[in-house]
Amino acid sequence: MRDISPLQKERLAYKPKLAGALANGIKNIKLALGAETQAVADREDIKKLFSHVYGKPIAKFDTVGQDLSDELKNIGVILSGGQAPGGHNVIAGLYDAIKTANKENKLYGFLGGPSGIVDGKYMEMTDEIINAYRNTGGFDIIGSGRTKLETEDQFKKALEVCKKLNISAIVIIGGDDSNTNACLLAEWMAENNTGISVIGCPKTIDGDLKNDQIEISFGFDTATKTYAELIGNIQRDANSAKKYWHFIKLMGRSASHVCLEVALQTQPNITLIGEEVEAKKQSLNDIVSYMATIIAQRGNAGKNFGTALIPEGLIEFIPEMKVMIASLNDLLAGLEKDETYKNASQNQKYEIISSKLDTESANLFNSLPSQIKAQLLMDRDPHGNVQVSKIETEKLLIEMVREKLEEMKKQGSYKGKFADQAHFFGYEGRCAMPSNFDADYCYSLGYNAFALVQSGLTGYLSSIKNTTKPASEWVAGGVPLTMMMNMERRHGEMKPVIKKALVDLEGAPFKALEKNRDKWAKEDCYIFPGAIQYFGPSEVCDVTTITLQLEQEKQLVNV
Ligand code: FBP
Repeated sequence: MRDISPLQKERLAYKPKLAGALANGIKNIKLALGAETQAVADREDIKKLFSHVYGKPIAKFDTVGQDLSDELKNIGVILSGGQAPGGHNVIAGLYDAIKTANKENKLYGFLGGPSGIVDGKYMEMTDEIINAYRNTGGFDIIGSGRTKLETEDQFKKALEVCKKLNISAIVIIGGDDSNTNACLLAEWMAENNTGISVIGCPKTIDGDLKNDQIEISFGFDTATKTYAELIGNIQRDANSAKKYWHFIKLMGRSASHVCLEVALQTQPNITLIGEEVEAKKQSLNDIVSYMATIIAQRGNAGKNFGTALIPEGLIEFIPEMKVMIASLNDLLAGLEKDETYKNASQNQKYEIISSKLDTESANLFNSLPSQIKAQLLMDRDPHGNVQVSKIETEKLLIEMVREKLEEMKKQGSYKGKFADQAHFFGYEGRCAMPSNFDADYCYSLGYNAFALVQSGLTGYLSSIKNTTKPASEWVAGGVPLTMMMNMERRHGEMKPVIKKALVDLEGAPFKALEKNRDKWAKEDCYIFPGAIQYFGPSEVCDVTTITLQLEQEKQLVNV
């Protein structure tokens, strides 16, 4: 038996490309600092909470500027939150930079996510370990977790562990919540004069950690290509058998970036975008009517098949649901320690909840199937987010659309047949082998994180820009984490968090969907992207997402 596939063997040998100035090697990079920065919102609150790391300048690496320090450094690295393709390459890039700077430098991986640094669970990275994980998917090199780092006790324990290992910098690879952790830790380390810096790296398949400085979070490219391959296959199946409507929920948490990107890659018949639903104040009924109308039009034309993409966070954007979920969040935070509620049966829980909601939310809650009610009452994640991946919106919509079509049939406006298939694609894409883009981008992010450490910076997110161009033109630097923060309600309290980037309804990617979707609804314009390719022509193997191309170039590269 072989232990690895022939493709994995080839991928282990792949040499990721380094961004622009970084390709000169860690000893030949220089730092340039820009002007001071401000938080994206709630500036006074953020400034007060992060007085030691607030407002730092944007950093850029080039061939001119200040030399980086050549001091010996031990670094700790943490993988935090949901898996995203390319995480291993961030660690590989960091490791290679550290060892190129000085062979005596050490990299420690904290095990199982942020709890590893608190509990002192770690392992030292070696050539042998790193070489076995280069260009592979997953976070299994050290594991991940969702522990929220926020208490004095956790920070003190983390400091003790760092002192023991002589660690002078921590790199946290994570999404918006994990980088909020990174900022809190950076502030505490600075306030307590520990000399330990904290640097973040932008990870998440959701694509919602982006702004003027962070063009894309790693993993989004590979995950969306993986889902697009699967959906292309489903479309070909639908177009062959011509008998099923496929309702496909796609991961991505609140934001609909994944759904939008996959729609642009595959051209399905229906695409729902949560942000649009909210902006147009569409009710659940409006959404169901929209879907049923398209299904009926196609059915009446003899096409009883199609594909509908549904973002997993849709439910949070439906105005009446949003109000109800916000009340549920507060209620559940209060009921966490209530013994009567904790010991109640599921039906009793529904009654308790319903009695505490206002009339409108209570009516809505009571109208939902019990499965959805149970999913809505599940524990929030440690950061206070509803676990939208566990809410079966695709099944709820199938049932509601079916009822609507039956009504339409009675009224004579629908003559087709509706047979459904429900899918949820999420975990399938989070640990895929990273695309060339993610492999190169992640390696550069990790390498760059060490350059930020050597520059003496803390409270920064590793940033690589100009990413629709070849890697030699990518621009490496750092963005102060406080620049991306605002205050939000979590677990019933106002907390500082990195602002999530939602789909911009004025942005070029959404406009491209809006322009084409009526045609895609009626005609069969399906695209079958096929599997990610690693070897072959650059326009097949190296091109990044349509979203990024439209955002950066306002047009598609290679089209
Ligand atoms: P983060 O990158 O923000 O951690 O989330 C990624 C994600 O895949 C979301 O799309 C999804 O809602 C969530 O993780 C699922 O969480 P879990 O892995 O705990 O089931």
